[in-house]
Amino acid sequence: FINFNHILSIPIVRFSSEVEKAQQSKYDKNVETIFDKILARKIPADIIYEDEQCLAFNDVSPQAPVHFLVIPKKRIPMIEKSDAKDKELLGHLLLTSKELANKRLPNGYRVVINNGKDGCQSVYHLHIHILGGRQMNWPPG
Ligand code: TR5
Repeated sequence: FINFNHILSIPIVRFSSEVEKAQQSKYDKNVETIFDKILARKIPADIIYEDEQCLAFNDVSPQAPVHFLVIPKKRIPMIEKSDAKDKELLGHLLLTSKELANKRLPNGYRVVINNGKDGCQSVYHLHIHILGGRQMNWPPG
């Protein structure tokens, strides 16, 4: 058995696997996403907040010391598929992200929405990433 962990942990390879995941994923309205399963409590997640409109939980593969996701309970696959009817919900998601971030990240944080293949989206249920606890870089990759 050959252990390749030392090779797999170099940043360029980890980055590529995230991109690969995004390139292989696509929206299918008939397929339940992993986040639908978390919402239905069919699979566990490290939930940090819930209200009638949204759920927040820690990312299973954190890219910063603090990395959590805020998702709507409504099934919106991606920001591109939202419309004017979602105006209040989208505002609620952002304000909730801010409230949760302010509690944990007094020195600042990054708020991200990946959209579609080029945006590196891999899960087709809208989610806001909140990342912090370290100096973030710009531009992102
Ligand atoms: O690339 P996008 O923007 O679509 O982000 C999807 C995010 O979902 C990634 O940061 C993943 O690490 C995260 N993710 C994927 C799974 C998962 C999760 N976060 C929490 N819990 C998870 N479970 C249980 N399963 C996943 N497959």
